[in-house]
Amino acid sequence: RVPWFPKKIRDLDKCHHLIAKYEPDLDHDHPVRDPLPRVEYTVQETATWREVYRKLNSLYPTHACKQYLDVFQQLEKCCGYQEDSIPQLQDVSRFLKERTGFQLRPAAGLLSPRDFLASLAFRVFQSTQYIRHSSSPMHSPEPDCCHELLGHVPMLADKEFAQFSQAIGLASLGSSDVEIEKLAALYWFTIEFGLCKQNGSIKAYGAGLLSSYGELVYALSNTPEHKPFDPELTAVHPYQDQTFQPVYFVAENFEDATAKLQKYALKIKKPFSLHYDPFTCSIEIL
Ligand code: H2B
Ligand code: FE
Repeated sequence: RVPWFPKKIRDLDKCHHLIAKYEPDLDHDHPVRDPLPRVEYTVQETATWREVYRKLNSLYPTHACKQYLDVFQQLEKCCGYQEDSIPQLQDVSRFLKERTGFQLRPAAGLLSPRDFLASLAFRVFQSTQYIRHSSSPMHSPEPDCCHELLGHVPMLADKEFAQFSQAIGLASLGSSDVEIEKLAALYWFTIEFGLCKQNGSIKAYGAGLLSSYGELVYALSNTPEHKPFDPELTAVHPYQDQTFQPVYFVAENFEDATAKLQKYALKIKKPFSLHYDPFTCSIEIL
């Protein structure tokens, strides 16, 4: 039996099952097509953002991949990215939509891997909108908007990375729990903790790295192991979120990573094949 999966973008309104942390102030059932709410952050929240922004920004020129740096500049110029105020998801979503068709939708916490991955198939990124506690500005065990805005958003505005992200999402639709678990590992080692080659050196593109000062420095040092990205191996590699990763996977570039991922996805057993129709934002079943 094929597990239920969304076929139209509107079906994503049924894809918000939380596995951790419930933010009571947030509208749990926010429909995917409604405008994102604007949030007034407190002085303390803005101070946390400032500290994170400043610190990470000092590392980006040497540690972030060039796609990230290019977009980051645009975000500063036209999307309110600056240390003194937290950008609004509504503005950021509009920015992304114009670049890659990605849009944000507010999420109340950590979602189930199946629901989270399904939204990527429609170029929807479910994003938290609250900020980590001020007692530990440089670390947050759960996603918060520092992680989303500084980690995920800049990469989602890159065309090739957006395609890679959507490809993981499409692979997840109708897949078994075992396959979802492997795709979650692939997500983890790429979109969250991925490294890539660039002009003879290695740079970071994973959001978990680009939003964590300590791990960003560590990941590009000689301490951890760097292995080539290979979906078959990466999908079954163990991972944990309690400490820095002992192993990172390095992509040649996003086009190559997408091609490898699509080849991997074709081997996932399903009684049909899927096609995404960008005009109607829906899935065609062939
Ligand atoms: N939920 C939310 N809100 N943000 C994420 O980044 C996220 C998630 N990641 N659920 C998912 C799980 C990821 O770890 C994979 C697909 O399991
Ligand atoms: Fe994340």
